[in-house]
Amino acid sequence: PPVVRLADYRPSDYLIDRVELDVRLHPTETRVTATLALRPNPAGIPGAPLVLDGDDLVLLAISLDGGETAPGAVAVTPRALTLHQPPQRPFVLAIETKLDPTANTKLMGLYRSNGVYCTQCEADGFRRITYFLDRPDVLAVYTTRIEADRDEAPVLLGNGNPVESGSAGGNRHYAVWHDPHPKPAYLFALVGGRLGRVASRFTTMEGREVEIAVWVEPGKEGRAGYALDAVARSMAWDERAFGRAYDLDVFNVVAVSDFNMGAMENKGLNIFNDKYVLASPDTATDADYANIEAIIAHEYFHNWSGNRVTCRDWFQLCLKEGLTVFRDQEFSSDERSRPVHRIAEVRTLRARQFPEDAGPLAHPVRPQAYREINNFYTATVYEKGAEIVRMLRTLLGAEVFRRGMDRYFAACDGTAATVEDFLAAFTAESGRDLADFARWYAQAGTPTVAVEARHDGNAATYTLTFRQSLPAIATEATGGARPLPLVIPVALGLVAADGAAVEVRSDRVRDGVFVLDREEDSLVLAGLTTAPVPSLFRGFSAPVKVVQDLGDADRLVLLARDADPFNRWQAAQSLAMAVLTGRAAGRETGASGAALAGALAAFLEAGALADPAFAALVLALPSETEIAQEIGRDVDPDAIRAAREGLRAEIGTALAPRLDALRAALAEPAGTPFSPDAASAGRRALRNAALDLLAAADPARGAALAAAQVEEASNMTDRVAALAVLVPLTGETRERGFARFGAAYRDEPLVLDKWFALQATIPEPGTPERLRGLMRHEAFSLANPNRVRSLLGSFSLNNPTQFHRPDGAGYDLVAEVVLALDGTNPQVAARLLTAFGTWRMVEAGRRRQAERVLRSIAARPGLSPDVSDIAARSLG
Ligand code: B3K
Ligand code: ZN
Repeated sequence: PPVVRLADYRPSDYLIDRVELDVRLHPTETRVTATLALRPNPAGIPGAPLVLDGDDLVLLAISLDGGETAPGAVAVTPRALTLHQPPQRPFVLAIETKLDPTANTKLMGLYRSNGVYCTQCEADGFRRITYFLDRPDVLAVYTTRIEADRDEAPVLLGNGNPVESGSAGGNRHYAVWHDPHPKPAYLFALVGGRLGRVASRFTTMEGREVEIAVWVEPGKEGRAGYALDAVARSMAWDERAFGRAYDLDVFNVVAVSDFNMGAMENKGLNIFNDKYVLASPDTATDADYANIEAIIAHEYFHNWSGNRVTCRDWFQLCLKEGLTVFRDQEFSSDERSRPVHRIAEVRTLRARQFPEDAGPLAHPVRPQAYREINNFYTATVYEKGAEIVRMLRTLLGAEVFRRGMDRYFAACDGTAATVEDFLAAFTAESGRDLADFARWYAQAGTPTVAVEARHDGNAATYTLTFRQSLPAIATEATGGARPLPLVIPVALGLVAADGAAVEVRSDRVRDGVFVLDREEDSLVLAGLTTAPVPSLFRGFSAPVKVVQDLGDADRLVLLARDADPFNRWQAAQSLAMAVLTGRAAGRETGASGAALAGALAAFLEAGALADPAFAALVLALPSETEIAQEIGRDVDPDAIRAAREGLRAEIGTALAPRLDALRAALAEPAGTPFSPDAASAGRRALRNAALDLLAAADPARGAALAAAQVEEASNMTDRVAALAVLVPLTGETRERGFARFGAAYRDEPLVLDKWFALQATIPEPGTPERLRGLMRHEAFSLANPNRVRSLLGSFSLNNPTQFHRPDGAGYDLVAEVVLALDGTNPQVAARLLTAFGTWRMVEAGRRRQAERVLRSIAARPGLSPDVSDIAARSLG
């Protein structure tokens, strides 16, 4: 496919004001009649042909203004419908197409999931339903009539509000839905099927009575309550935090089992991967509950950031995604623990976005060119995009930021906007020129900030010199040119050796923030007769790597006493990282290992029970992926694993008595009802972190403790945590534990996904064979994206020693599945292939294997655009 460039954007030559859709559902021959009210766009080229997008469509009939079209006036292929000389005044085109939802394995457009008709239109799926101007800057008002067999699809849902429903003769019935808010086609949705429902009501701050419903497979209603409650909390929060009220009379959420990603924000009718809706104490973990809450919120918040204000073109994707991730992160921080959530956000960023930004798939938060837009729903667009919004708030202050958001919503409501429109609102509100700040959107790569400190006792000054550097990544906008300095907010504080806070005296630090906006800058802090310990980038105030020559002693002060919880956690991570990278490189750092264990012991003594969730994070060592990232080149995953396991055992041994005491103190009295709230989840997290370290210290005892917990746990969180502890403990106990778990949940696909995912992380040479066996398990299916992600996604992302095996067997396995999937579901295949994005970082032998496999994929004839794009860029 040709390259699409941001620089080539042109408004559409025609606009569509109203759409009437008549969809007659049938498993294999669904018929769609689209009646489109069109007119020439004053901003377009007069007299241009009208080219409607299509994908896999069969045209049955077409009429223009109610009559036949002239011979030769229309050209039709499955991919486009062209009207050569459209009227240069408003006109109506009626188009009838037919399609086969059952044969739709791509899960884009209209398809069936477990017999339920559903749709997915973002980014370009609507053109698989009817010929259309399938671009986000064409906004229309939709009325949808859905007709189906009453038995097959008693429930019929559409966008907007229900208008009427009734019998359509025989066993057929219909429902009509009208959405008064103009929207782009990618927000269209419909659902038809047998579904159970839980519902509640919400009164908006504007006095609108809204009916909220969550629809699930009949029989699973008991697992939908948490999601339903999360919708109501999201509605209340968006009113409080952003002054945004819901704008329809109904809000429907539907859970389906076959879904390419997490969920979709269709107007008034969010469609979800059931993994992010269904939860009960026996089937879902605390992490599942947290994800459900976050994703329900995310999709709901899109109602304003994405739907009411949408994107002019797909290059502006971060305008809705980065902003909406920021909003859902704020929501979770308010509903749960802000510091704990911040650490979780940063861990995700470092585990997913930093590697992406450091490899061949790196791209700016606002890309400048793409071949396949569905490959740009990335950690960079979402997570780094959210960090940019957060930096904007840090730079402007919460109040000005909120006023800027209000202005943005007011100015852009009902339009398809750009990043420039977004920034203009903040410029208008703050009077600040944000042109330099905007470079964050255009330049790829993670910046490094090196910091040097100098204390001058005579002058009583403490000078921090910051130097930023950006990897030179050629992009369309920057070409090969050297990247320009970014505007980097450095939130900072000072701590005395005894832990007391030290006043920061400089007029260049406002509200605790110093702004680094040139390549190098020095901040002189006055009134300091003794050298303080600097606490920099508090709360992770910018998505950068920090290089700082801080000694162990200083890090220990920060871990014990910093007022900023994020930096306390970061201090422990940095201490551990130094030991881990040293050992992975063969440098003995035994003393530092002991020092870290001692510091963690002191940390636990000082009161881990005050905030168990935080303590669990402090005890967790950096992941193998993060260590690899830190090393950066010629990475040997086996050496990293050995170093990490060694340090885990050392810490477990040193802390054993304390960890046992913690486990006892945190044990729940028998019969305590399960609650997914953050405090209860935190206690479980710390108790399971203790078990994990104890098992590292004494594998035999650990296996026994974990096996007992798998059997006896009263909730899925504890059961899965124990199963995870068994993963590296080769032997009979582990195998029995997995076998019993697998048998117990044989009819619970979402629970089996956890079981698949954990087995995929077994760090042993037999794992690829084991996974081939699991792919033949009766519950496994390549047609279901959740199953594929559980088994193969987990393997490629969370099992570095086996994915990056020196013999290439890990790469071969993933490649095999990518190719097997490419013909049926290219989006999921392409996503799986992105795991190869780190291949240049590994040592030469593995690199050769990865390159061999990537080249063999790229050379395959008939690849989808999705997979060929990832393969080509990975090699490029
Ligand atoms: N907007 C959707 C993602 C669509 C992905 C299309 N390939 C979900 C979300 O980010 O909320
Ligand atoms: Zn989103």
